[in-house]
Amino acid sequence: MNTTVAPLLFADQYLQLSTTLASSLVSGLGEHYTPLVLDLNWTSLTLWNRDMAPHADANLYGSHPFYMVQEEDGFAHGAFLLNSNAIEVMLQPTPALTWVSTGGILDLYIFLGPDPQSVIRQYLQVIGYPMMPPYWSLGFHLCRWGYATSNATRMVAQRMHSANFPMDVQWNDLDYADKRRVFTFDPMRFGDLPEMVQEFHKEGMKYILILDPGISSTSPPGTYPPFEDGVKRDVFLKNATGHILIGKVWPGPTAFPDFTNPEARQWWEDCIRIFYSKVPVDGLWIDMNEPSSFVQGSVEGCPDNELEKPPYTPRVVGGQLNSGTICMSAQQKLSSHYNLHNLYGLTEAYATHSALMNIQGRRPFVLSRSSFPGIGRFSAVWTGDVRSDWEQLRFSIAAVLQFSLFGVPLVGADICGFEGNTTEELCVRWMQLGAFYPLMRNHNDKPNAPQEPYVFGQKAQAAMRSALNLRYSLLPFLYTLFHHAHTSADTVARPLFMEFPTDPNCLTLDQQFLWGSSLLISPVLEQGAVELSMYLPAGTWYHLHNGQPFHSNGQYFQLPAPLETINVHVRAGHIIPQQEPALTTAASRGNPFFLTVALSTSGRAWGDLFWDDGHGLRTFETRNYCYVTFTAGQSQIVSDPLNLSGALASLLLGGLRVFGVSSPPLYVVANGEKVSDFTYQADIKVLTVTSLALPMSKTFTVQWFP
Ligand code: MIG
Repeated sequence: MNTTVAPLLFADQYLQLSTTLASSLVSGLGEHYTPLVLDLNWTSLTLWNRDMAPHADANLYGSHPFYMVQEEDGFAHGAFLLNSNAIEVMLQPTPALTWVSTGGILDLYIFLGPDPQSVIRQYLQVIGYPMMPPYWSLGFHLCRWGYATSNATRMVAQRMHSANFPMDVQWNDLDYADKRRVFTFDPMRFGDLPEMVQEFHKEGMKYILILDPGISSTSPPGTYPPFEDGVKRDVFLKNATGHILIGKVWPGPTAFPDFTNPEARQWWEDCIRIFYSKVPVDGLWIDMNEPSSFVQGSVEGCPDNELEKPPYTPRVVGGQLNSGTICMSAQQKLSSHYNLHNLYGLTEAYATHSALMNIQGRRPFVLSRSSFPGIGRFSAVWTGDVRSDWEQLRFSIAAVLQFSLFGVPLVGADICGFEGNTTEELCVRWMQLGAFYPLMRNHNDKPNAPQEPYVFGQKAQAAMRSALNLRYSLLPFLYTLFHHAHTSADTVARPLFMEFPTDPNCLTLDQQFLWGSSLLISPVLEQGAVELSMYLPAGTWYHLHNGQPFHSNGQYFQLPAPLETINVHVRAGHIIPQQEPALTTAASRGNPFFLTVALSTSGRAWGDLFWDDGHGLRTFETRNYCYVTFTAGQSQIVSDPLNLSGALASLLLGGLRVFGVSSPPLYVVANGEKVSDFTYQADIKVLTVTSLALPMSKTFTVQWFP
């Protein structure tokens, strides 16, 4: 970095700092609709949280003033400007970068790496490591705007399970609320919402509904406690003259809670607690929290002052900072909204997370639209109102990978697209890719044709079902990756350049990605495609489906990819813990485990499994978990369990697949006893052992003898 290329400017509402860059390979600076590696050809990216459907050249829902530069020889460094004001970043082909902030201070962090994963770990040491998600939240989520009644909602879950689609979580959008007011439910259409939720629970399912921050301010006196109580406790944002600021959102005129005020957080918790005592939701979906408002500034407009119209306004959608949101001169406990705008979603996520933690006594699940550094400690994020088209499908990978860099591993896009009608083919391909989003939710806008898996033809349904079963079979592995994200700041969905930083072919790749270091996902992203050109970094990779080996020198392969296929490859040297899938994780968590063992050329492999009750608070920190390592070498696999809790008791290893077994085994021995159920496929060198029943909580050994 060299910051002498342009003068440092430091004025009250204008801070500017420029630097040359070590290379043109810059990632980060979200949230925008961009590839993983940014375009430096005189572009500018504004960080200003805005309710805006993803499209090019627009400031979107979240702000992350962090970037990473890939240098030569696999080295990397990062920079984080801890500043919540509106920021515009000008990217120049020199290569160089200019930060312009409209306020605050220059609190700049530099992370020296030296490799990409270390950069992220160092960044997360500043902003916080991500939360551990509840196990069920890694299952499939189904939502749409327009499930108009509780019965319609019930039907959806029923049809999913009777068509044998795994699904853990049923959602409702605004439809449930009485006159679209949060903390109420419509007595006519959702009168039996509490019973519906209890029914879901009996079936091992979970339930989530939407919560907007805007609190209706025009209900008749005595009828809407959240507002009246909030007024009494003085929890709402004020306008410049000290009166409650009124904007407009779904219920009409609304006040906005100030989550920087501890009393507001307590009031929010009370509102959730009272609602929860009737409707025992499993998680909360916090939308519209940029915050979004349908009138500019407030129903009375905004004053004419230097906060509403600063001397320099960054390039924002709508042209003014208060476009689509509330007045900049609105007052919050901590400061003006001008200074706090980008923190609104983060502070709401924090309040919602702690409320749920206190009320449920379990690991909370919160899904937020707006985001800021640190939100991964409290919440998942989704990428907003994506359109149902192929371009948005492709760009969703870069979006998910960027949130990995931002310390928000639990992230996904609305599968099959939110805006506009999907098509059967697009929806199949999106379910296949979505099966590998860390957060897998299919969600649809109100006017659109339905896109639940069961509405499609048999062939499409079969493809979606197998994508779901594949994901469910991999959940023990995914959960273990989240454990490493939570405890070591590893990434879950991982760009190839993080794992292969010295491979020039990986520098900008964002049409394929990894889970951890060992699973490579190569989705079909083009309409009509039945073949796929897939890059494999140097080494041996095995097709997850059947163990077919690919020996790569760092090259592209042409693969068949008809509609029913999803190409996933396991990296040699790794062991993936899996479990037989079921219709819910409540059921699958009791099923037998199996291992996919991908031997290296020297016949070795390693893998691990983190396992706990799936929902307890701080299970790792309080040593209330199990952790098993699996080591393969010299024609055997040995487990080494650390049993700090009883979570693995009564769970069994049912079998394993070993890829890359060079010569046919004559017999197989498990824990010293001969096994009769095994097969060997000589053409692709795969050993499959079935019908095992080895306790997971004890050391086991499986050997094969040529
Ligand atoms: O102004 O609650 O991004 O997921 O379905 C639209 C209705 C409000 C925007 C969210 C979308 C949600 C919708 N919301």
